[in-house]
Amino acid sequence: MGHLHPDLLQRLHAAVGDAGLVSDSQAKAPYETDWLKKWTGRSSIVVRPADTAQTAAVMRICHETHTPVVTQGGNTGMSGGATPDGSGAQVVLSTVRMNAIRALDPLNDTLTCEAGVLLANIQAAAQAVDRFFPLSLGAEGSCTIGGNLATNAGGIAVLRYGNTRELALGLEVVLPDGRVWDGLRALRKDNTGYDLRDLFIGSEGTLGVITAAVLKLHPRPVARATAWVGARDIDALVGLLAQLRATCGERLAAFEMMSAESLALILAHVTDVRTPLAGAHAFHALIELADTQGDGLAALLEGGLGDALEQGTVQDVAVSVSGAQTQSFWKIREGISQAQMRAGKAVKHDIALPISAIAAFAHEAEAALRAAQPDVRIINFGHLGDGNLHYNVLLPLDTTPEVLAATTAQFNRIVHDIVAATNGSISAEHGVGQLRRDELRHYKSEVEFDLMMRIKQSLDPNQIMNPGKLI
Ligand code: FAD
Ligand code: 2HG
Ligand code: ZN
Repeated sequence: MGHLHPDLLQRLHAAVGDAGLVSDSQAKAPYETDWLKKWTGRSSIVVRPADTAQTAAVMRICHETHTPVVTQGGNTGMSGGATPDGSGAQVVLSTVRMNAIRALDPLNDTLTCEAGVLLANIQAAAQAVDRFFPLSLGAEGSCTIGGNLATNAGGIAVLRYGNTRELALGLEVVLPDGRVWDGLRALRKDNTGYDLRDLFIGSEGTLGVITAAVLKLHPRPVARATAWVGARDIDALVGLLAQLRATCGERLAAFEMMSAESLALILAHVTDVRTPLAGAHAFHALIELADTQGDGLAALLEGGLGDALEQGTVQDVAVSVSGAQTQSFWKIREGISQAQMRAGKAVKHDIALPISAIAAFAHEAEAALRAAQPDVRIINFGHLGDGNLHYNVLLPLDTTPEVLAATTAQFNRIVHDIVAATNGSISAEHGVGQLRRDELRHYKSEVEFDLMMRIKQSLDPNQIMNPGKLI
């Protein structure tokens, strides 16, 4: 075990009691490996505070003893941000016991809750008062709102409602020295100086522990229309997206894309899924309209897709005729991470580009990767509606960690150089974590990196918050 302050465990026990500590090595194990099973570390102890006061007490102790802290929510992150390092010196601070919904205010359209509440439980609580919390992603049954905020998660509804950042009005944060910043304001306007809330959103546990948030609710859509579309190339889907935006406006609620190779992977590795279209298409899209008004959505979607078929923009269309069929479309889309896990080791790229640059990017990146390795398996899918591609490369299951690391470095440079030349981002929604930390350093300008380091230094002078991640 790495160097531990002699009083640490006893003081933590005094702060959180038996129920707040996990010290048995078997019980700690799930907190020490990530969802992808890509990173494994060792914690000195796992602390599970019950509330903000206990979190503050834990942070005061860690501050005074210079103990590094890795905050963890649902542990579904894809960049290794919530996994401790191998030293055995880091404390994992799990938020899972802080799972209360503190307030619901339908007149203000806000919900106030603690950081460890599961995303699915927030969606359900909003629905119970006839409101809608739009953040939605494959891990919603196990990720926490604290983790969503800390990574500024995206998901399938960003084109309509924005990222997690756009869905948060206020935060409560325990600072690295144990002080509590109460920024739980439920306001849509608040220009009283620098925006501290936005500093903590997306900071991946490197600046403080988010303990609670005020979230924005939306009117609940009561109608939806869903379709699966096959197209000749990605250019056609970009064109279709622009067309549907123009004709459907705000009703366009999701526009997800996947390549034929991605679909084939899902069909081969996920049970109970069937291809929605009979023919072969190079690219597929899952499109959904939603509205607070019941009538006319299906006709709007059918009309738009009918025009696209006539113009040759798309090759085939299946408009869902039942809730079960809609679910079956989404089951395909949501199976992609599991399929990749079962089929091999993925070199993951999580990139954002101007939508108008996506087709050119895809052609250039594919040519560059094939020049480096002719038989490369590109698993290209993602949230086309907001310009976020998961431009992954799949390696065989028996790839060693060393080969995976070397290939990741090689493919990262190829893909990220093209992203940078297009003024895109190398980290769209999964966070930087440890996966992209060195890539971030490579691509950030000196000025931007210096500003980030100064913020880090001023908030966390002892460098105890999630060391080795992000920055
Ligand atoms: P964790 O994994 O526990 O932590 C993630 C990071 O946040 C770590 O750096 C951690 O230190 C920090 N953190 C966690 N809680 C706090 C807190 N309270 N205060 C400060 N820091 C904290 N992401 C997307 O954006 N879009 C998707 O579509 C999407 N789909 C996914 C599908 C699957 C099947 C899976 C497994 C993951 C997916 N993800 C997606 C990735 C992931 O980012 C989200 O699942 C989620 O935002 C992570 O939340 P979590 O509670 O699991 O956080
Ligand atoms: C998704 O969009 C998630 O399905 C996961 O962000 C992406 O597995 C991935 O690379
Ligand atoms: Zn995604």
